[in-house]
Amino acid sequence: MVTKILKAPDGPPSDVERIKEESDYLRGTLKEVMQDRISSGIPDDDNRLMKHHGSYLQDDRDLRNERQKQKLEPAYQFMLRVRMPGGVSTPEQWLVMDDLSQKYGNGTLKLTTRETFQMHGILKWNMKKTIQTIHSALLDTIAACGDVNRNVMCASNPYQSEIHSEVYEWSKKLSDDLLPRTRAYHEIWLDEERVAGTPEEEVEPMYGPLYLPRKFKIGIAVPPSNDIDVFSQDLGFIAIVENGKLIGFNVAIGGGMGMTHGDTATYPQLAKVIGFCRPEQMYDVAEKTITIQRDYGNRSVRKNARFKYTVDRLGLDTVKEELENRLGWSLEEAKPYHFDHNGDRYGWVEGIEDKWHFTLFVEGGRITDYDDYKLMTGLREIAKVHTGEFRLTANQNLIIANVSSEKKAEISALIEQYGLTDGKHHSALRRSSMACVALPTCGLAMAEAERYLPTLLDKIEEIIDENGLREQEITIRMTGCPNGCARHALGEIGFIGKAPGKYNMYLGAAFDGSRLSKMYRENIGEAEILSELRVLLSRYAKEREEGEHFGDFVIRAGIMKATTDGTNFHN
Ligand code: SRM
Ligand code: SF4
Repeated sequence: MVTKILKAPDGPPSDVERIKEESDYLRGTLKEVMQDRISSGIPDDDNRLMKHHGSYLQDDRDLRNERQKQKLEPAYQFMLRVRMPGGVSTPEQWLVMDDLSQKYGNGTLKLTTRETFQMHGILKWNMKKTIQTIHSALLDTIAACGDVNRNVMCASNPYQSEIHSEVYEWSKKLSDDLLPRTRAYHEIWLDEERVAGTPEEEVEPMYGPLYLPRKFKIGIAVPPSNDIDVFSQDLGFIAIVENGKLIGFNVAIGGGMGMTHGDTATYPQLAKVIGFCRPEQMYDVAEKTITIQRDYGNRSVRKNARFKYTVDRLGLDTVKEELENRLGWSLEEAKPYHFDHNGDRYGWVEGIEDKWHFTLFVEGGRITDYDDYKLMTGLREIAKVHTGEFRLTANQNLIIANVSSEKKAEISALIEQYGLTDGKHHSALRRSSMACVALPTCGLAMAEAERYLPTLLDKIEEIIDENGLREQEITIRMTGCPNGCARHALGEIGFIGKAPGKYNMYLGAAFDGSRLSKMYRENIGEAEILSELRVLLSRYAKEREEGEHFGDFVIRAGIMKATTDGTNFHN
């Protein structure tokens, strides 16, 4: 066998590579600039480093023009993302996050598509206190963003409780063990004194001083639920359960959702299964995969720097061979598995050992008190008496998990008192919806998503009702730009923001997350979206076959060509 010589792409390193290189392992001048009271912002270079500490400098885009007119600096504020593997939060941690969002944030919490909390609107002067309080609640924000391995997701499905707790432990172990080793976070935010003299090569044995070329994401799914969209991950693990026991994981590599409008060299891609490993081999697989991306990822062009492009450039077989060389052993042949849905299952279910789980529908993942719906207060009251845990799902919902039989009546009474909903009075379409944050906080948003999708859904639900499709699950996802934070390309109906009020519309993804969508209409507004959906949904109601999902129907009916690989997403 001739071993290929692998190379990273040529080209000058991007500016972010320089910033990381000069940062002294993610320190930069963050400690000093966070103390500076003259501006409420921070310089660009430090903001790049800030991401590795779980935060972004943002400004309130609703106020941008007005402040510009008044010659004021933008309304700077920070977004903070918590690292919370598997999305598991204790009731005590919930109360801390709630309290922090009232004191220092904008009074809301965002449950993200990667199972964690985001807070928005934190002023520079309150950042350190906020991070310290999060730390005292035994959580952190390390590596929640940045060119490193991110929050590791795992299935939050409450049906298979014993397997859930096992995969949760693995996701936690991966997340903890793959953390950057630099003490920068502890020095900047937690006032740890710097210890001089650690030899350079020991600071970051796996990442090295330049960290990764781009973010890296890992998720663990437990079939038949693909709630975490395992094929959208850079590295996905699919739990294989035999006779009720977890025997290991199929390994899938090279997924990702982001792309740039009009640039066909960028595309969403699905991870491909390359073999099977035992649970105790999982860390080794993750570490060696990450080092391949570290060594061969594109450090010149950031929009082509994700692992999916490295895999497509080098070839799946070559990457697998390289992985096995680095492991010193071979993956076993992949085991059979079957997914039948993504999304969450709502309401009460009984788990093992007399424990109950309630999945709550949280529209757009936003925890807040609305005029007629005291969601945040209700959850606060539940957290005060709950003795189990909360699980944030990959679909921006929430599971009040591990409720004992004795506590169930009390929790149910609170659920009822505050009208907390399992979403069953909504259409199945709305229950299967996701929207990214977008405006007003996301600096990259080209159009609304979270703030607009609910009103669009009100109108689509009329069409759904006209066609008798109220209980038909159809995944629908909207993002404010093509970065795909709500995994738009895996929605059976997807919208990507193009300009204010304008979206590209995508159709044809598979309900179980195994096929990407394709563009159906470009740059359309609400009226056109509704008239297109009126025709499509009425045809679906009349012409679908027994059990056929909408994403499959549009392909069988010849309305859409199937996307068979990310590389033909644009054709
Ligand atoms: Fe994301 C950037 C929000 C999940 C792909 N994402 C951003 C930023 C930080 C904007 C920025 O760079 O300035 C957004 C902050 C908005 C705000 O105001 O809060 C943002 N992403 C989110 C969240 C909060 C969306 C949500 O509504 O839940 C999700 C937080 C996840 C978490 O807890 O870690 C979120 N982002 C995702 C996902 C979904 C996933 O990972 O399962 C994706 C697609 C999967 C992938 O990574 O390929 C995703 N976000 C991106 C990208 C495109 C990356 C690429 O490969 O091109 C960007 C832009 C970038 O990195 O340059 C981005
Ligand atoms: Fe912002 Fe775009 Fe992500 Fe939405 S998809 S949160 S608009 S980066």
